[in-house]
Amino acid sequence: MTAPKIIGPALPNMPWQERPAGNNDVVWRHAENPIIDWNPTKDIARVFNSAVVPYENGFIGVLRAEPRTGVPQLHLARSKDGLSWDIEEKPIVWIDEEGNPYPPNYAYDPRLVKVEDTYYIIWCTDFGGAALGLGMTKDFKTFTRLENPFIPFNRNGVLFPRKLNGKYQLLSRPSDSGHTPFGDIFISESPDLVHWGKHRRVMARGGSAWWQSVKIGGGPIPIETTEGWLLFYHGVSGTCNGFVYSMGAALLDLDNPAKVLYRTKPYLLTPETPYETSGFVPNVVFPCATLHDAETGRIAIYYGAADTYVSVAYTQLDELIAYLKENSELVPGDAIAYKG
Ligand code: BMA
Repeated sequence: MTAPKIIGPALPNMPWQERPAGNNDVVWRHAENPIIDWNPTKDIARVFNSAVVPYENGFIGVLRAEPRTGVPQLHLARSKDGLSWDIEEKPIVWIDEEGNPYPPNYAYDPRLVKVEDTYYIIWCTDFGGAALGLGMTKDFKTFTRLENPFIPFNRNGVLFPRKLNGKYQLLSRPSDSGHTPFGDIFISESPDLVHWGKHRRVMARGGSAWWQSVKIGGGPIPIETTEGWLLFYHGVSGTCNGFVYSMGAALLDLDNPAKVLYRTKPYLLTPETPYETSGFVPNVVFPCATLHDAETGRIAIYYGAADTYVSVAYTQLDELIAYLKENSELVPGDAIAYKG
């Protein structure tokens, strides 16, 4: 059997630390977490649940930043090493397709992906209720909002890095107007990023594992591998002190990502460290992006911690896939391109 491989370019300058001695976890934390702390700029109180991609000789980020009003907006940031970030004090300025100003009332939980020659940003926006916002840029100077993909309520939009059968593929998580005590991951396709359809349920909450019993939502942009699309996702359990957000992973079929092949029964990461268990919202790990190197199979996962910090964790593709296959449990409704 050939070892699983990431399909894509090498990224030798991505952040990386070896698994610490004595640690047997398949995902391990960056030793200097969090990489973005409280009050990182004059006006921004907290940065978390943020997205990064390789850009020019380094990295660029679209961050969820909360100023002291508490209203989240998206801010650009640049980094040479992926760990130390230079954050723009002012939010991204959006225009509509006619060139008129089109600022979101709020914007949070961005995902960032390059498809062909364009970078797309998907976030949670106000559309008479929480819904997915979609915008594009080619140069990180001009940012154009496109049609909102779906009516409210919806969150956790994750666009695939390439079209399949000529169609864009978008994961999403239908929600409610509040903190949503339910939620499964769906996929929809579009020929033009305007008309979306052929909706399928990819993965359901629940199963025998409690960490993902209340709701699940897509995380970083799926990574194309020889074994399928690798999707990190968040799963939520309800406790007497509120929700707890953990992270798992799934492999989706390469040609038909509506079909889940494997998904982790145990979580891969759960709030344990002080920067995950305490902060503005305690007990949250919320992955939104990865950097990965096809040459070595290294993956760095960027996650929001306690709705306060940006943190990084690492994993190695071959070990992760082996773990995923050995510790998988599908949930009723999974893997059947569910339409009902
Ligand atoms: C979700 C989103 C996330 C947040 C999480 C925990 O509903 O708002 O941005 O990290 O709750 O508060």
